[in-house]
Amino acid sequence: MSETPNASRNRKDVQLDQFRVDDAGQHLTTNQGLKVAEDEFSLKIGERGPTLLEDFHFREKMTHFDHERIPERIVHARGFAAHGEFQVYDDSMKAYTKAKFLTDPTRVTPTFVRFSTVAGSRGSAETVRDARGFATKFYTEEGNYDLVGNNIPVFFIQDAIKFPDLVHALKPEPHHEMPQAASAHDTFWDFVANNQESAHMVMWAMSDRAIPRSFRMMEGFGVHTFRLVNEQGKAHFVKFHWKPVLGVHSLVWDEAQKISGKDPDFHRRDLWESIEAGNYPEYELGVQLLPEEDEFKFDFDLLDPTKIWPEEDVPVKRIGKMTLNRNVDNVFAETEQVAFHPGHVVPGIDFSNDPLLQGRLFSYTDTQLIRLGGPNFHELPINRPVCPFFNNQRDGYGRQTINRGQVAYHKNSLAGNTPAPATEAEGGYVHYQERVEGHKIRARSESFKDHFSQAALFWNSMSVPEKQHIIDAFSFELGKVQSKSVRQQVVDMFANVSVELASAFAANIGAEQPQPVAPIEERTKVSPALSQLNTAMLPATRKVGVIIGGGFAGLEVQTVLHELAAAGIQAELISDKLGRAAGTDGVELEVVHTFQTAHPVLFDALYAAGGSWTLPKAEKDAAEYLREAFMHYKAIGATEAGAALFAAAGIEGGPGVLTAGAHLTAFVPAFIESIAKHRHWDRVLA
Ligand code: HDD
Repeated sequence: MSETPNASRNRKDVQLDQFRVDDAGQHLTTNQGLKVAEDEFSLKIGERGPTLLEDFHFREKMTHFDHERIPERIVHARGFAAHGEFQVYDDSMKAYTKAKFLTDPTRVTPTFVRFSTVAGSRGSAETVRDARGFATKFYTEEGNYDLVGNNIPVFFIQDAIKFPDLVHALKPEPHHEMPQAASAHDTFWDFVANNQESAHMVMWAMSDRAIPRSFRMMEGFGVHTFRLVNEQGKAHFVKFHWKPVLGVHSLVWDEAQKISGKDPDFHRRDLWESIEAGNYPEYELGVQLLPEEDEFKFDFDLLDPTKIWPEEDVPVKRIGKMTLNRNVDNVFAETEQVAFHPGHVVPGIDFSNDPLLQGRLFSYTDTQLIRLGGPNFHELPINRPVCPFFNNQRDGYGRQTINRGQVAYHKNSLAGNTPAPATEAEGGYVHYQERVEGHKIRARSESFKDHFSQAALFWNSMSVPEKQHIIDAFSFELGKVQSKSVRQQVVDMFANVSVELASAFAANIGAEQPQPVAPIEERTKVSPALSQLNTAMLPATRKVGVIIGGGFAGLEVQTVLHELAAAGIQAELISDKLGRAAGTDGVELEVVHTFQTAHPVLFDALYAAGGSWTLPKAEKDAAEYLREAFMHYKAIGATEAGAALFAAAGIEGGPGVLTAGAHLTAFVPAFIESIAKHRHWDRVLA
């Protein structure tokens, strides 16, 4: 199979063709290619006798099955991935980097992105409170570049040597292996209180950022300070961002918990279905750039991964866009076997001395060796670069490459001293020549020791509802902590961030009000970019549940559905039974959910189209749907007949609650706008 790219398919997609197999329509064979005559009965002595060791078909089938599982990732075990493409807008990044995929606007670089939760096991629910991984592999012509980030721009710890401690504290407690995929337990909060560098990330983890509405509506961050190096060898510090075109949106906590039961696959389903429907998720790649000369101009250390560069101080330059446009063919072969590594770089991108990054550069290869069973994981189809690769590495479990020739060493004369290192001009990777000098020492820089200023910046930048959600989250999490001492330690710790915050959750968890903290300089700085209220609000791809019964107003409902579809909104019909619902004017519509198979938490908004049901319970179910959506601040709309359900639900009106009356033409755009607003926080809940 040729690896030449063609117009509609990128180079990675074409490369994967070599490995794709369609079994349908074929004869069943063993792995040796032998056609099998029978696949239901093992080979026995007599119909009721013992099975024979000779049964190679049984042995092969069973042995393969027995070995199907591999160790799940120690963190980020639960993940879902998709293929995509990345392209820069122009060549303006040439001033900063020689990385071709960041400077050549004619290049379309294939990508593979895996989103994940951090704490939970492979089968855990997806809407838990957690950071989300956002790992991108760029298959560039110069080799693979991996941007292995999260949806939170800072990390819990400042030095990689603490990572095993953090993860041990976060994971289910070892004596009873509870709770699954949750930080709401004693060891996590004990870690937080005794490792106060975690303060800033904990603020993010307690915010709405940790319960995203969709992988399509999250930001991504490279977290560390990296270096970009241009053709002239000049370096800039850089922080990487992914900015979702649909904006940054979150669930509410009660809803997130219910979704964990109603649809534990909520996020992967959302991503899968969006791509299948052609609603390709898009993210702009952003960079914050700082000349090396500015390294010491800030009141934090650029090497400290618990710090952001506030966007208002260092603007994010949007340089290109990634579109996720293809689902995987096989989750194990692609999503599970993909191996990311922050050390997979290309010329023009280099590291900083961030001690968290430095440790990661060791850990990722090491983990793949145990997870993927040996040193040849780079040969797995999903991990292969699209450019050729040659070196003197040989052998090992599962080796696929058939290296020809006599020579597997450097230097040599028998092969003309090849494969030969490339010069910088030929594309050889040359490490940035940073001058470093110092004593060998186990210590942390004094410049890493302010743990609270940026945690306070985050708090101060939140809107009123976002602050309330953070208080609620602390109250929930610490309410699950058994140790009163740990609860109190956390209260006292977060008084350093905000006395208002700590006092509020202390009151909810039966703790003492915080100890007075040393006077902190008044912190008035805010960063509007941190608030999700300032994000893009679009109706496109939002999912609306349409509650409908027999005899609905045919033309009216048809008009509303048509307009919603024109705004890119996905409407799905819910009734007491599946099948065709017949309305007036000869309109018939397909019901795809019953009240039992769906749930209001699975929709962004509800539209009560009305009609009638035979079972009295149906009306109660419909009213409960509306009530639940109301409690989660969602847009709910009703055309004339459906409005009666509002009364049954006890909903009297309020922001984002719309009824059409006789004015359908005004109702539809207003309803679309209120769906785009995502949530109506100013609604007063009865
Ligand atoms: Fe990590 C996986 C992101 C710190 C060690 N990490 C992993 C994944 C993401 C991140 C997105 C999943 C990749 C995938 O989908 O396969 N990790 C981060 C970020 C960090 C971070 C943004 C801080 C800025 N990680 C970190 C440290 C260490 C690790 C400090 C260890 C020193 N991470 C790992 C790992 C994993 C991993 C154990 C588990 C599975 C894997 O690598 O492939 O090596």
